[in-house]
Amino acid sequence: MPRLKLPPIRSSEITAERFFHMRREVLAGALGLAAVTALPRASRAAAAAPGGAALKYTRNARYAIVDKPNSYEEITGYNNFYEFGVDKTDPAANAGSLRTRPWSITVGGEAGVTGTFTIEDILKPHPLEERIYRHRCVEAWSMVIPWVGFPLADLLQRFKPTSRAKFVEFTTLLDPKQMPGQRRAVLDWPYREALRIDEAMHPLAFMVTGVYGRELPNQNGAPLRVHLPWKYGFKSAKSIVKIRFSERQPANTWAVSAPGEYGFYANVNPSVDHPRWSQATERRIGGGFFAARQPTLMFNGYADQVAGLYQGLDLRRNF
Ligand SMILES: Nc1nc2c(c(=O)[nH]1)N[C@H]1C(S)=C(S)[C@@H](COP(=O)(O)O)O[C@H]1N2
Ligand SMILES: [Mo]
Repeated sequence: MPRLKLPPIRSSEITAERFFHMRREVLAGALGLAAVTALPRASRAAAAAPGGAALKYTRNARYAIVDKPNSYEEITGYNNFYEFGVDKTDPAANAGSLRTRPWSITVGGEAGVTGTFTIEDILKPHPLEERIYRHRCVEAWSMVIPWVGFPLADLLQRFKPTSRAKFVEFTTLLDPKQMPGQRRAVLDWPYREALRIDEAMHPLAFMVTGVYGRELPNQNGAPLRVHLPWKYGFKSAKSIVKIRFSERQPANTWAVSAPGEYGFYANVNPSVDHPRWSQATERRIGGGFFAARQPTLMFNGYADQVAGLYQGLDLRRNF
């Protein structure tokens, strides 16, 4: 049972760049220049669709790409979440059995603040923002998603990782009663994913709590999942119950299951094929069966922001 209370977030712990931006948006909102609580135009259609409670958030224009977002139905109806089945429509059909309250998250390893925290403690200090991100699955399909959440770094810094924290690992809930897919050994449960600490602290790395201005549906990883838009989707663990800082590189579930196919880094890279298919192009979900495939961009289009993280790293070996 969660007992500990997390210390409140201090503005000095929020990434400077991000804090500056947030203050500007809040200020703009106060002056009536931006709607702080209203749903953005793109979400009006989605507002009619079934979904969780409406969230309060600001739109972060710095992270809004110009592509048309996928519909709410596409984003919540075509998913990979093997805990609820391996077909794309299984998670939407089966994830109703997941109970996302009460929920707690255990933090451990190389950090000054460790223990078990309630989801309320975790979420409370973080102002929510909307970011429209490209999402590229290793299976060569993609979407554009208006996520709601907050920078992953802002949460991780609250735990005061030590100088030995070189990696951070995220673990999904293990409970075959709530997650019927875990009754079969499809993957090595629970689902685990990990990042190098500098990747996790990058301003693009996002902790997601909602989509289209509403609380995240279970099939998208409620109550909390990460999204790293420059990496293949499998790096983004859903329904997280454990965060662990470590000195050594942790094993990630997909690399354990098929080390020749899924590496640790999983950066979107059109010039490094998956052993069984090309990564040069992708199919945008919703484009229709005969729609032309589009070229896949290096780092999923975020090369300007993230390429520096991998300088000197052989991206073919470290796929
Ligand atoms: N726990 C868990 N997290 C997961 C997965 C999964 O099967 N289980 N699938 C991954 C893959 S392969 C992708 S592409 C994304 C899909 O996220 P979405 O359904 O929100 O689009 O979730 C990732 N996170
Ligand atoms: Mo994926």
